[in-house]
Amino acid sequence: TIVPSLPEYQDASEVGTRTLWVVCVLMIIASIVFTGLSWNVPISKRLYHVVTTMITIFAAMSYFAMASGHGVSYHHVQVRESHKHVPDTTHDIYRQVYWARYVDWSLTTPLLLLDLCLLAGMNGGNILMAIVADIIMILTGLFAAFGSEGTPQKWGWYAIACIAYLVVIWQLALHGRGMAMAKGGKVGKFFAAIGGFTLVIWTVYPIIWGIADGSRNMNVDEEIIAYAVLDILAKPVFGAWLLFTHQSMPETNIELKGFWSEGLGSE
Ligand code: RET
Repeated sequence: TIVPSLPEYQDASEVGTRTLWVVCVLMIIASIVFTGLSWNVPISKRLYHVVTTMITIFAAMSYFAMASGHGVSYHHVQVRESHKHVPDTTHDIYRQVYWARYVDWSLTTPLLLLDLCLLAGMNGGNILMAIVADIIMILTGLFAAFGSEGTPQKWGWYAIACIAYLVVIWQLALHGRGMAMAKGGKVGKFFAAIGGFTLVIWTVYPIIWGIADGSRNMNVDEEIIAYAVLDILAKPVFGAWLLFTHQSMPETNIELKGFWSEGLGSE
């Protein structure tokens, strides 16, 4: 016989919700600051500003959704527990999964990569491969988050996402770094620093995912706080570092002939 027990709901508390609101406000402030930084910059030198501001605007919208109770669903897992002297029990867990994160990440991580690829001076082919691998990583991460546990679904998708992540690292660490070094000392050093920072921060995401969404060894509030810290480092801190350095390092300028002029090709 199997005796079902009461379902368990794993929800964010007041602490989680408040954290989401705080990050939402920080992302709005970052968007305003980045817009301000671009004010006196000629349009032809605003590409990093435009890309970086879009990143924090998307994040602000995603955090607004999550803080106000949107962009979240319940993932159901049934856990069977066997006992020695009493009948087996099944235990239903309903855990909140904020799918709005994946919408955010599917838009912002390609833009973050674009910033880095432009800084390195990578070619279109390598940029495209890095971005497509990144989108695969985020979408398969979303499938993993809602995958069922009795089948290879969940950890299969997770494994595919990790392979896609390795492709991203491959493109950036090999091609990106090589191209940046070829641009000369200053840009090479800056790319190594901001790229290394990115690599460390990004690698913590799948680790948090494994502990929180994967094995549920972290409650929903702790998960919110962990991603909040990572998101602040990966977006506003990364963006400020990039834009301020760009301001004082003309070697980071990128040439996109005709792209910003009144019409393409009208130099
Ligand atoms: C998932 C789970 C599946 C395996 C891997 C992941 C990687 C996620 C990353 C996210 C980066 C997010 C950033 C957000 C910006 O604020 C999807 C967690 C590899 C690298 C930088």
